[in-house]
Amino acid sequence: MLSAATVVLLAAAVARAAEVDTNGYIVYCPCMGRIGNQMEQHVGAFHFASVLGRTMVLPPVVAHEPTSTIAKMTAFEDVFQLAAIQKHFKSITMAEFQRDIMPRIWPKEERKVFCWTPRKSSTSSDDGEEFSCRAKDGNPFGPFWDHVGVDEFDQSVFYGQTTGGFNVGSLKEKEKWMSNYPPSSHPVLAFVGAPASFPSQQKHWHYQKHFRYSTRITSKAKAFIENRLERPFVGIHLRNDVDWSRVCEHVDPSRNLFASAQCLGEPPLDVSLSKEICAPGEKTILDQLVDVVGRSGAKSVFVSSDRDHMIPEINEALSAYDVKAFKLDDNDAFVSLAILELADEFIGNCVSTFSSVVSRSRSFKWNKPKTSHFWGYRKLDTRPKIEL
Ligand code: GFB
Repeated sequence: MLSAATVVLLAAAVARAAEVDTNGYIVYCPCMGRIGNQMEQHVGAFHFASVLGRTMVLPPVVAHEPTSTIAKMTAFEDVFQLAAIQKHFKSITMAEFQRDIMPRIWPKEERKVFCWTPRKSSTSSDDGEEFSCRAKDGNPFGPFWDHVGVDEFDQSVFYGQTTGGFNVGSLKEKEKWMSNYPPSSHPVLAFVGAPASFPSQQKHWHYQKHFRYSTRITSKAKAFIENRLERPFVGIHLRNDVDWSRVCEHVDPSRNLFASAQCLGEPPLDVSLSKEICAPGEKTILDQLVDVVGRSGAKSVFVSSDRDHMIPEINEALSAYDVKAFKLDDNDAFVSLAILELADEFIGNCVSTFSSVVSRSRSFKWNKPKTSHFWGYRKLDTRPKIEL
């Protein structure tokens, strides 16, 4: 038998859970790329939701595993701390949205989906559905909306015809969204992709500070640092799987590529983007690492990589300093990111968005910002070299 006090508390919790935000909701599929690409877009999407005053439905992390043709969805709250996000953004978990909100304000026959322009079919040339967002067409689009619990959408809305996109910094652009799609008639803005630009805009980078890793991830990262590394330590990111070398073949010296604004800044670029910045060779990596270890007096190195961690090569290069390199046994990507953001020094790949998650975190998450260095990019800080 429940006590009267428990019944009151339960009733209050149910009432709270069922409260509908009359300013509306935003749901989107982080359907482009992997962790880094998704984070690039989250920072802009959270800005967009804040400006429109809508509640963000926290999207899952979408992962593509080699053993499956269907993307895997991991709940946002399994990766990030809810409290840290909810302190700054009106937001609810996907599970809460599905359970408490969806049945009340987004019934089956009223589900619209938003895209910039009609999307072409990825699987057939039929044009029967020419003017559609084809929101569930392909992977991870189909699995994502299945995960949300949407069998099909009733209507596609092409917001490119009515708005200038997500650049809602100006009042005029915000007004376009508010007047074309007010919460009263559009309680849920459901997007085929993130409502944000890719790569992220520098003015939104500070939002990264609210994405704090879950206790499970943070405690694994801290335990690794405590048990295996000696401070001060240098964290490095080596993005060297085969997909990456293909990306770096397309480097254009005069233009940014993916996340390269993190070291080169916005155009016009002072330093040209080069293949060596994108895919640094062994000599560049070892020379630069020895340099940063020497300058910082580091006592160990943490290596994060998607393929070759170069542990033997690094240990040999650093043997004179008696400094050793370490990697995670399970190569967990989120634990790696958490370790890199806590490193005393960090050397990342300027083009990779996986590295940009770390550099943004280091710049904005801590009271005292931590600097980042980038392979092949020689704008090293001017602190005096520490003699060993
Ligand atoms: O994060 P991400 O979008 O960054 O994609 P890029 C790279 C993925 O590779 C990560 C894995 O999400 C991880 O799954 N990965 C990369 C790593 N570096 C590491 C690492 O140090 N440790 C671990 N454990 N995993 C872009 C893609 O990658 O590369 C684009 O997002 C496209 O979609 C392009 O595929 C070729 O910006 O580096």
